[in-house]
Amino acid sequence: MSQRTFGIIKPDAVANGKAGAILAAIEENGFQIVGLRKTRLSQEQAEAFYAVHKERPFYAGLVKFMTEGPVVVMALEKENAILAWRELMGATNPEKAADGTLRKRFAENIERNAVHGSDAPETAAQEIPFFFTGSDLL
Ligand code: 3AN
Repeated sequence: MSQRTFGIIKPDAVANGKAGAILAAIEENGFQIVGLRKTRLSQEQAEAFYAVHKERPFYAGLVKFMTEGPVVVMALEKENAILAWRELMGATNPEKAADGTLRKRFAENIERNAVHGSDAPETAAQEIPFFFTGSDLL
């Protein structure tokens, strides 16, 4: 079944000039890019987006990192898009990410790890409208 997921090209990858390579990999892997925007997260947006991690020791650092520069937010569509996008991203820790995955290719470390992706249908259903209204999804 065709499904939508949400992704972010994080500040490290945008600053390193990897947004284009990541978008190319997304298209080469058969995703339709149905929403796309470059933006910079405010403190409030980053805190709200990562609220699920509020009690984790890395929360403050994660919010600081995600607000340090521009990001690219994306809504992606494909068969089983949520799983397919997480497979293309690779493991959270780039040292454990499989060859060819985006995190293996572009992540600096477990925090500065190049890309974000929804981890479940409920997450995608929250994260897509966080950044896109219906008329922005084409
Ligand atoms: P994923 O992004 O693979 O779904 P999550 O949801 O566990 O991983 O973590 C969200 C984000 O928090 C990660 N993308 C990463 O930037 C950061 N993060 C996760 N675990 C750590 C950690 N142990 N130390 C620092 N940052 C972390």
